[in-house]
Amino acid sequence: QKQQHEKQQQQPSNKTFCPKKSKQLVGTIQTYLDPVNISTVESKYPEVRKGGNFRPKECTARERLAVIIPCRNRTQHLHILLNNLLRLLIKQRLDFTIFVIDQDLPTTFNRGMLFNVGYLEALKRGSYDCFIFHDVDMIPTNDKCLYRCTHNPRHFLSGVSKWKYRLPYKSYFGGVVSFTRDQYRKINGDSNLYFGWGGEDDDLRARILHKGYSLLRYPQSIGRYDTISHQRDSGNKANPARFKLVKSAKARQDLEGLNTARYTVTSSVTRRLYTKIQVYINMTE
Ligand code: UD2
Repeated sequence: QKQQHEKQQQQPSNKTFCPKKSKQLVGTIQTYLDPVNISTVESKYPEVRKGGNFRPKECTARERLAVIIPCRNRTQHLHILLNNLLRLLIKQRLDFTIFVIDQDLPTTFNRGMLFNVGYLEALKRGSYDCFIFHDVDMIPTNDKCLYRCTHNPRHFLSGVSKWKYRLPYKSYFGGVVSFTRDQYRKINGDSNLYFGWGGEDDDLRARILHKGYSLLRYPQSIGRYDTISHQRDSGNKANPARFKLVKSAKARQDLEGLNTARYTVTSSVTRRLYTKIQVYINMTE
C-alpha cells in the first residue's frame, strides 16, 4: 500500500518550487454551506486523484500535506467541507491527501485519539511533512489562509461565524491546527484519554507550550471561518473528567499520547476524494 502511494508521490526533479503564495489567491471567497451530493463535488474536481490526492503539475510543492478530518456520522458536513476546501487547496498549489478518520459506534467519541490515528496511518501510506487536523464543520472564508506548516504549530481560526467571528476564549486551540511531522512527534501527539466532548484541545495546547513551542494564529481577516450548524452528536456527551485531566496534561505528556495510541483499523477505503480509515477504539484499554 505504502509503495503504491510512494510511487504516486515521487517528485519530478526538473521543476521549480511552487510559489509560497500562489498568484491565484484573491482573499475573501464565497462559502457554500448548503447540502451537496458527493457526485457533484467529484465532478467539480477531476484533477483530484483517487484517495483524495492532488499534486500540481507545473511546479514542485514545498511539502506534502496530510489533511486529517475526524468524522463520525457527519457525512453531509464532509461533503460540504470538501466542496469548499478542495478548491482552496488546489488554488494554493499544494501537494495534499485528504484522510477521513471515522470511529466505530457505539463507543464514545475521542477526537484526540482520532488525530493520533490520522497521523500514524497517514505515515504508513506516504511521507507527509505537514499535518493539518481539521474539524469537519469549519469552512475557510479567505483563500490567503495558507494550508501550510511553519516553525511553530499554528491555530488557523481567529474568528468563527457561530461565535460572531470571534473565539470562545483567548487560548482556544480547536477547529483547525497544523503541525510538522516533527512537531507532532515531539509533543507526543494528542492525549488518548478524552472520551466525549471537551478538553482535548486545551490539553494539546498545554503539550505544545510545555515542549517550548510558541503558538501561531492567523490574523482576523485571514483566519475567518464559517461553521455548519448542528445539534450535539450522540455518543459525544460532555466529559466530566475533562477539567481534572487538563490539569495533569504536562505530567502525562510523555507517558501517553502518540506513543501509546491503541486502536484497530476496521477498514481502509480509497474513495475518489478522500482516503477513509475506520477505527475501533477500546475504551477500557
Ligand atoms: C467542542 C469544544 C472543544 C472540543 C470539541 C470536541 C468549544 C469551543 N469547543 O467543539 O473544546 O472539546 O468540542 O469534543 O467548546 N465529530 C464527529 N462526530 C461526532 C462528534 C464530533 O465527526 O459525533 C468531529 C467533527 O469533525 C467535529 C469535531 O469532531 O467538527 C468537533 O466536534 P463538535 O463540532 O461537536 O465540537 P465543538 O465545535 O462544539
